[in-house]
Amino acid sequence: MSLEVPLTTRALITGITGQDGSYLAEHLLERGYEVWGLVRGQSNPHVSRLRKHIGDVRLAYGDLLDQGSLISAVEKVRPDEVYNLGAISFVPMSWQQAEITAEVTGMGVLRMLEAIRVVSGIGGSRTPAGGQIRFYQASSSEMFGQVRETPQNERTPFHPRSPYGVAKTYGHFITQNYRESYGMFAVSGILFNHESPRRGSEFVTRKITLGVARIKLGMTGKLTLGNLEARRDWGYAGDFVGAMRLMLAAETPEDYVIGTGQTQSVRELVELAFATAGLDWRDHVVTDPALTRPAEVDLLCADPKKARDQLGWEPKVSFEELVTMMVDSDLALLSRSDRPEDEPLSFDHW
Ligand code: NDP
Ligand code: GDR
Repeated sequence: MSLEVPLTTRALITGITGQDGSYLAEHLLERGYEVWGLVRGQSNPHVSRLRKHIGDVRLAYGDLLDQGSLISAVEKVRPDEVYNLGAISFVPMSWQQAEITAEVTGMGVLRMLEAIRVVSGIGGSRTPAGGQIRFYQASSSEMFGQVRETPQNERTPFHPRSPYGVAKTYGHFITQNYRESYGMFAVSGILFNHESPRRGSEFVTRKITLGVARIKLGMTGKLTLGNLEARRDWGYAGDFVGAMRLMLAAETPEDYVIGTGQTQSVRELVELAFATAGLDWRDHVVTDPALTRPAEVDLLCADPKKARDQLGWEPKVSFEELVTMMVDSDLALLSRSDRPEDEPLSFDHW
């Protein structure tokens, strides 16, 4: 009989109730990880939704605004890997609530790194540098903001255009700084937009696919949008979470750009989503200047060459497949007679 103890990798995910958290949890569980999620608040309604879909996740309570709670969570879980996905992630919200965005999306990264540093005993005179816990930070293409070169890679300078982008840029650099200061295995994935049927209904892809489904089912006749000319590199969230794991499994801690390398305008997205349901978008879409942003990011397009060459990561789902998947899913969701009570809201104003 072998006396070997099976080694299970233990992951702690902040933002587990969000889009990426749920896909990452599934991805890691499929690979034999023990998965813990950090959840906040009393009776957080997102937690029961998560439980319905992913039963095997264990929960630790904590908030990115509360340093002590993060230290307790890391002490309790003793993770091998921490994925910091928690954030206020809706860009327009970051103008309305700039300070709390800086606290959660920016300072929250520092608090999580500090929790790992303190629990690991890193930085004291008697402890070796580095520690064992590997840390992933969810950085964003919003850090590129107003870009002067396209496509964007790991060396493209940052010029964030929203309080969200600025907060993410702080999170990016503090992660790099902890790597350099303490020898921690702390890395950032600079992820471009990634979507899915689980995407929040405030983001443009899901707003459009829900709008298409409502129009197709005769629930409304129009969809109100903002800037149709902005271009994004849209991929599938289920593909992108795999890159997060690969970054933490790499030999050396490095940052990577993750995207598809294709770019489409909101207008092209709208056209395709409506056509998928046999509709002509021009009969239904109206624009409202109130939905444009104080400062826009006009064009994003990833150069994911480093991730392809060094991690062997490539996206599998095309833009067309993604849009079809989301439209089909929303048509099915809104057609159900037992539709969930928390049916996604329509975001016509912010
Ligand atoms: P979501 O908005 O779907 O999820 C955000 C998560 O953050 C939720 O689980 C939310 O939990 C949690 N959260 C919010 N405030 C706090 C807090 N104070 N303490 C702890 N947790 C908190 O985001 P996505 O899943 O789309 O994105 C995941 C991460 O990746 C985010 O950091 C986002 O900024 C970043 N990112 C996303 C991209 C994308 O295209 N999706 C692209 C690039 C980066 P709760 O249920 O408690 O509200
Ligand atoms: P983004 O995503 O800001 O890129 O951030 P979002 O889907 O909100 O906007 C994409 C583009 O669409 C334009 N747009 C609209 N956007 C919304 N939400 N609603 C509208 O009605 C509308 N009309 C036009 C926007 O102006 C914008 O140009 C997402 C988030 O997930 C971030 O957390 C993440 O870091 C980045 O992607 C990469």
